[in-house]
Amino acid sequence: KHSEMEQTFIMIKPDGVQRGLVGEIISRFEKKGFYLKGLKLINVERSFAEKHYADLSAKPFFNGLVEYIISGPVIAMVWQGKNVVITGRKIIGATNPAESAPGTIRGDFAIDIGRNVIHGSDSVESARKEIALWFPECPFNWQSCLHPWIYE
Ligand code: DGT
Ligand code: DGI
Repeated sequence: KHSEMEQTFIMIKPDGVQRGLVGEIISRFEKKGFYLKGLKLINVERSFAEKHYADLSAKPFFNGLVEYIISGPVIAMVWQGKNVVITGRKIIGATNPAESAPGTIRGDFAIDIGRNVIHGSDSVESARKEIALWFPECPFNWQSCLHPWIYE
């Protein structure tokens, strides 16, 4: 049902793209049953990265984080499904790969918190803001024929 559907913003960071993890990451979200509603590969400007991470601007690692995000192309995506924000965070794993469980993306593919491969919105509200920031142009209105096979 559309009313139960949530969207989240997922970004594969420059290390994930450089390391060839794009297909693996997309595959995990697809196999779970989420719908890919938008996708682009882009290089973002410093000012754009600063806007995306505005909430962290007071942190000591802010400059390094911005440098990292602008260091190469990223994959920006919108994924849709029931509880996709919280479930997406579970698929991704804890922020610090030292604490992310095996089986999660960060648990399987990352070591350092400053190279943690992927970003996912942490709430429905921040997902809404991030999707508006990264995809101002996109209506995302196609429907997958899988729906009755994934939802009761
Ligand atoms: P209902 O009771 O089936 O009329 O459900 P509604 O009115 O709550 O749902 P609505 O009008 O948003 O969607 C109609 C049907 O379309 C719904 O039964 C399931 C399907 N549907 C909704 N959103 C999606 C989607 O994103 N992908 C796919 N494949 N189907 C969807
Ligand atoms: O939503 P998350 O990415 O899981 O975490 P967040 O929004 O708290 O932080 C955003 C990014 O900032 C995170 O993916 C990695 C980086 N970060 C967070 N805490 C630290 C950090 N980087 C360093 N170097 N040190 C930190 O303590």
